[in-house]
Amino acid sequence: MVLDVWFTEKHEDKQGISLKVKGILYSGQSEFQKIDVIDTEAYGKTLLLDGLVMTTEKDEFFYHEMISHIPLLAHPNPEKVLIIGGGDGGTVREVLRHPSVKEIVLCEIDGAVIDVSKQYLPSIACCLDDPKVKIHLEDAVKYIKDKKNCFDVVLIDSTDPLGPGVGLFTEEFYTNARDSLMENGVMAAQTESPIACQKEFKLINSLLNKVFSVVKPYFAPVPTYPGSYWSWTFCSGGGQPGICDDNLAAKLEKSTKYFNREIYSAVFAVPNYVKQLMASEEAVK
Ligand code: SPD
Repeated sequence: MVLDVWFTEKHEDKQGISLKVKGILYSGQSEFQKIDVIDTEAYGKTLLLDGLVMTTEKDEFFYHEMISHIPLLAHPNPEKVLIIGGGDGGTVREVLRHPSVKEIVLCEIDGAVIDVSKQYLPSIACCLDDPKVKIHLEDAVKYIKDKKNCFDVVLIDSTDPLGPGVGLFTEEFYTNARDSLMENGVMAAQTESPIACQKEFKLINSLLNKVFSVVKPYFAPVPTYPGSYWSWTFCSGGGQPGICDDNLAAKLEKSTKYFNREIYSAVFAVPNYVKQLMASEEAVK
């Protein structure tokens, strides 16, 4: 008998992404969420949290390169980086490619995500034991409250605004994240899909605009995420991302799969329909 088993992540019961499943490698319930690792025909091993795709072996590079290299290149000398969420380790791996980085604090609420990723997704979690990485198992909402002037770069590598991730999408949290930055500090957050999650994308950007003076969304494909087109938002207290260090970008692009200097040069180009979406007063249904 040939099994024809598919995993489907539905988006508001209107559309979805389906992946043909070769096998279920891990299934468990942590203190915070359901964690699964499935092996898929098209995208290899895939991490699911509460039934939503977080990362896959084949397309994780789009997400992890974009959340890391854009803000780090925009900072003159990033030494201390805070990653919020990111327990799969993909963002840690990319941040470590920057030679100026001396310390990464990974604040992840769920240690089980780290353990499962190390066991089943070693190509993504490969750098979690690096001596520069300090792992902090705590809700970032609490962790960040008393951190003032601590970090050069904060990266919010969160889940979607549901379940344990919901507190990471509030004005109060973004204010605390801003206050945790040192002078010249920059932040980037994952900000959902401007196609499939328009309401969330718009809301998050309007919150960020209340807190930061520079707020610049940027976009790239992530084939297994809703809409297959994702956004991150760069934020700072004034520093504009300018021309990046060409030598460093040239070195980085030797090992990256998506990022390169041409991508960087147009990274903040906003498609017309997104400009209209952000400018419109109407709430998205
Ligand atoms: N809809 C999926 C959004 C997930 C964003 N975070 C992914 C974490 C990968 N490190």
